[in-house]
Amino acid sequence: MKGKINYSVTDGIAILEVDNPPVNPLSDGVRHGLIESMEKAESDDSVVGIVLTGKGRSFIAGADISEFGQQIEGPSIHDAFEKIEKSTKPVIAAINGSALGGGLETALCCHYRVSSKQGFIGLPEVNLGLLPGAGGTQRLPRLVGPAEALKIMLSGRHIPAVKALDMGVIDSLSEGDIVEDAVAFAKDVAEKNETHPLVRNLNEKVLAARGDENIISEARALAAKTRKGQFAPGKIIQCVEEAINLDDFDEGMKKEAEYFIECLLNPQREAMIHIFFGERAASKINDVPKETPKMDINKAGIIGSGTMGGGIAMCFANIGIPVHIVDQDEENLKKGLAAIERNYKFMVDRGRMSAEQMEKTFGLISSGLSYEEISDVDIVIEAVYENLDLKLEIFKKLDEAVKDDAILASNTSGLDVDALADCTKRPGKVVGTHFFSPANVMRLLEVVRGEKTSNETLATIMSLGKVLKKAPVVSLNAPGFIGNRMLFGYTTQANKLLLEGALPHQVDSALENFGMSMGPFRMLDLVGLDLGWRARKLSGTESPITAKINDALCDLDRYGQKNGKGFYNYVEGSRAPHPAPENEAIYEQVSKDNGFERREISDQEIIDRCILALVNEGAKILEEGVAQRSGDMDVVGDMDVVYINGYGFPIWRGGPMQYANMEGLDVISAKIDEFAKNDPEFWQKADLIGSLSEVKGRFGDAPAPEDRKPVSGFNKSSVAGNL
Ligand code: 3H9
Repeated sequence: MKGKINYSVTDGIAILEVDNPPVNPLSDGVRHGLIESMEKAESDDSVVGIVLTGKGRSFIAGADISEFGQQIEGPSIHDAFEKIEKSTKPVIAAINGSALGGGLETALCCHYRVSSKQGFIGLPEVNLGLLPGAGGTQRLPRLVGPAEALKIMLSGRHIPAVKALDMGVIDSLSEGDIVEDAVAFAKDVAEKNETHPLVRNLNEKVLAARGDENIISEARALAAKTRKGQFAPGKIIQCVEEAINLDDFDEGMKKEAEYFIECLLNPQREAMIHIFFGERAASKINDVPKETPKMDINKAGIIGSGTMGGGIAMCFANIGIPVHIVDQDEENLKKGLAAIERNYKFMVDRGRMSAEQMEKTFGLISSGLSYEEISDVDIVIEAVYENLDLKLEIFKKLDEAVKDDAILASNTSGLDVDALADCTKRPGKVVGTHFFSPANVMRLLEVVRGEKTSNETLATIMSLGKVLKKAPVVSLNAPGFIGNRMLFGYTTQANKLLLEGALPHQVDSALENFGMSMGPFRMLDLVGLDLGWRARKLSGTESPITAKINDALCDLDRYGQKNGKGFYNYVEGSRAPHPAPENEAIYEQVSKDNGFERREISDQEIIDRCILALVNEGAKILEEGVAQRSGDMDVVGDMDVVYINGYGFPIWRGGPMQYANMEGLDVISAKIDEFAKNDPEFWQKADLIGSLSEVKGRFGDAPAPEDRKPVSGFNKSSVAGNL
């Protein structure tokens, strides 16, 4: 049985401490313990009040997520909550840390809530494909009003205690020892009050919302905008509608339970929980011991003030770490800083930060033209354009200029990190930190482990990644790392489909309907078609067939969004793509010149070919051990975490590998075999797909590779191929 409740009595107040490290979820032992301890406190005449708190950094982090989808025995969360709500003695939640999901729902069953300043609350179930199913959808609207409750539940955001006090979710803020303060609070209310309030009885706010259709329509609009394709948000909204319209609280609870089961049984729940655990598993490195010492990162340096450099600098400033940007060109630097300032002003205008916060945060970013100015930083991240010779020159200079124990990191998206390490006297301190654009927004951080990268450097970067609020994933130093290597197959297929008869907007809309946040041709237009075209011209190599249309468009000055025309046309000042019928003659010509006969292509074929290209390459990455994990539990999360946080793959499908698992690897294998009949060179099926499909296995069943295959094939520039 997991978890327990520590029971003690102080001054006539029973203290129930949830002890289920590290974050106190409501596992079976906790539920049992809660029931037993409530009964004990209730039957002890010397006890006049009850304080419920958590041991360590969390109050209660919700239901035990690992139990979803399993057979659960023993008492349910509802049984435990009933004991709390029906207590004749006042129960005070002493929120010492995170009160999330079922944790906040526990607190909402208590008569009163006191929180420490570090405490925070939230109902993040939506991020797991679920709804708050232990009364949250019925009680929170009664406390803060349905409109506010919907915003909290649909965003899943964490709300700090001070704000929760303003909203009326908590009754009092503790400045000192939370348990001592809660005991004093309990004694006070036990003495003064004969009855104690229950949230279930507060009907004023839900009644006031009856007939106000805006509340629900605004919530639907919010869900459509921020949670496209997801199942749970609609169910959360339905629950709140019931809370507003049903007279009987318990009827609302029944509806909540019904809709919760629907979410639980929906495949999106499994997919999203896979990502929850996948992200946590990805942040641990198999052969780097937990106790590996980490360096303190108190100051950072960035080389290059372009979009990436500026975005990375913002990541540090946002969490209070001073950062100094160095650029060799004063004009560039001015432009870069102006762009950062614009970004912050935009956030202030949108109410995402106050003017004072902006002043403080922007004030942490300094800049200059000389490497001497960053001699004292703990980490430097180089973020110049993708050219190995330039990066080598920078790393040599940095090695001289920056203190000996500082980490030197490169934001390369695909260059050889070992080559960078080897040109320094500190190869153990060299690592790749591949951020995704816009770096201050995108969560993915691909951490590239060079052959000589030390454990200390890796452990430091993984922990820094978490502090920077990123989802770090480790890749071996191999061409394309994880994300761009998989992307290559995906864009290859998109381009082949174009040559075979599909049009860009058809490919994009098929994949966007599948759930991708942006189709490949919109993405190529955004990145700029000219990048790859110029790189190919510079290298003097023959373009691959799949880049021929791209080249033909660039020859006609169609570079993408940057000059208003690419695969699509754009109206000045707007990023909305409009089909470009004038391009169709070009597609037809290039298809003909390269021996393709154009044909009708179905949306399903587009989805299968593009997504299975990701899956097949992902399987090869697994086989080679480029992604560091396979085989532990059912987690093949690394590729999935990469694709969801960096490439706009829909979280509710759990990433490409989970998608394949859920479709069935035998189905995937058969489709690849079929595609291979027409294009055997591209569709070389990963051995793993073949072997797992024969035993009806899933990717998580794959054994970890014993030998990691040697790394080869890096280019001097990582912008090439199909881009
Ligand atoms: C729910 O409550 C449903 C109810 O409404 C209805 C029920 C009927 N369960 O994130 P960390 C593990 S749904 C099990 O690295 P941090 C996590 O896997 C739940 N395990 O720490 C990790 O394990 P490991 C709604 C959990 O300090 C370890 O704890 N609640 C749970 O960076 C440390 O986690 C949520 O969605 C859990 N609930 O962040 C909250 N939570 O060490 C989910 C964590 O083996 N949790 N673990 O890798 C969080 O958001 C963060 O963990 C938290 C701490 C902010 C609490």
